[in-house]
Amino acid sequence: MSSASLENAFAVLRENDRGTYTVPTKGLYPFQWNWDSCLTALGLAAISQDRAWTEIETLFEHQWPDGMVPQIVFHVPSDTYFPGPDIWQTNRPTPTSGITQPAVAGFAVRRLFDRAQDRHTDRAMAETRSRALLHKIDAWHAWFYRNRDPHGEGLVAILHPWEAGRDNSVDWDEALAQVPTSGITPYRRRDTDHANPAHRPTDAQYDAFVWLVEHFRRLGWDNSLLHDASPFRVVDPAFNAILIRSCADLAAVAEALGEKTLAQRNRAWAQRSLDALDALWHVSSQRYQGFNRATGERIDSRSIGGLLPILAAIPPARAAAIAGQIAAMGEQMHFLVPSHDPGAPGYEAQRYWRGPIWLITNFLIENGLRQAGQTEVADRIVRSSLDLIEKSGFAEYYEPQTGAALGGGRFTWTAAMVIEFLT
Ligand code: 9YW
Repeated sequence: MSSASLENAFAVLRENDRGTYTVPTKGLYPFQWNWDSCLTALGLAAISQDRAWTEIETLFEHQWPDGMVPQIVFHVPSDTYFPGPDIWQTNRPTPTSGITQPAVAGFAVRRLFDRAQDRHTDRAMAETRSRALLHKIDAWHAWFYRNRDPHGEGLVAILHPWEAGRDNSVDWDEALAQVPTSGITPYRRRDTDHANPAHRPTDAQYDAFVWLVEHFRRLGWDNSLLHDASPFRVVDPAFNAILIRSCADLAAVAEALGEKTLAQRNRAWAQRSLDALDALWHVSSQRYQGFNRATGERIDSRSIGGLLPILAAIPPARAAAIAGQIAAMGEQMHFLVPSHDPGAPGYEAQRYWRGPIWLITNFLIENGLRQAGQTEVADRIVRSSLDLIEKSGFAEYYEPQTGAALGGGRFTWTAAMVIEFLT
């Protein structure tokens, strides 16, 4: 892979840089997104450590008083995205959406912190800036366990598919079918102005997305009420594994900085959730399966959500089985890792989170595989990711067989992941 790709990746980050935050891509996503920013910071660090810390700090400036870190911060007005602040009506000083996203901040901060260890100036900066972020991330983790696991089961629920960051995954089909859609205010989607509608969620899914937003809005965005009042409450193994990893990583940074109480609290959360996660292992499909907390039903779907727990410290036999599942998909498809198993019901090669490959999930899985000693499959994922870039540029997502570019172009976190793979 050439240094040209690295230079191109830097160029994408620069293009989408708005000074103190980065937009995912212009037009389609003109604001700051939560997990995009945290993962983008990893790529930014190769340009400037200072700018990388700022990316995460800007996001946390918009943390809610209850501890939630929102999915979107609407820094400046734009009419190219729906739903905007007028729909969310969260009443924040700078408008934000009212839901959250996968908790990658703890993971990202540890990665920035560890990288700075061998460089004197960066190291001092990393200590000061992670010390300030530590308490904010800890408050977010506490928010999750208080509001999204209010009955103390050890695992948190998402209340909206947008929270998972995998908007139209097959995983949500049944739970979303239980969300009413009548009575919603008429609206016009904007995503389909920028991307092919055949590669995006359906209108019926958007109706349910909007119903949930309007339902939560009627409840005044009071997070102590939303969980039990939501018809959509899903325990997703990937979302929980990301939180578990971030709790463990935050604990490691806290220990290095002498913040013992904070470290112990986060270690305890990680361990408790890891124990609870183990019950989601599904023997016949050799992956984790989530469940619908509103009905108690298991979600029988062969998606990437069941493989992403590799990111947490799961038992070695489970990690080996996950590596095997990924290798098997590599026999069927040219490129790895499809967001849904190509042989399973629901697979759609070009439709967003129902089959296409995303570089951020590739990166998270690769990181977990390496941690588990599964280097062969990890190396294949890196090769596949870089081949996709060479073939199709910095797309939002890719078709697993042909490698064709799909969705938005010049995409920030795709570029950031390439920097991670190459440096
Ligand atoms: C939306 C920005 C976001 C990502 C999500 C992805 C998509 C659409 O784009 O969401 O309207 O929020 O599914 O993971 O953060 O890149």
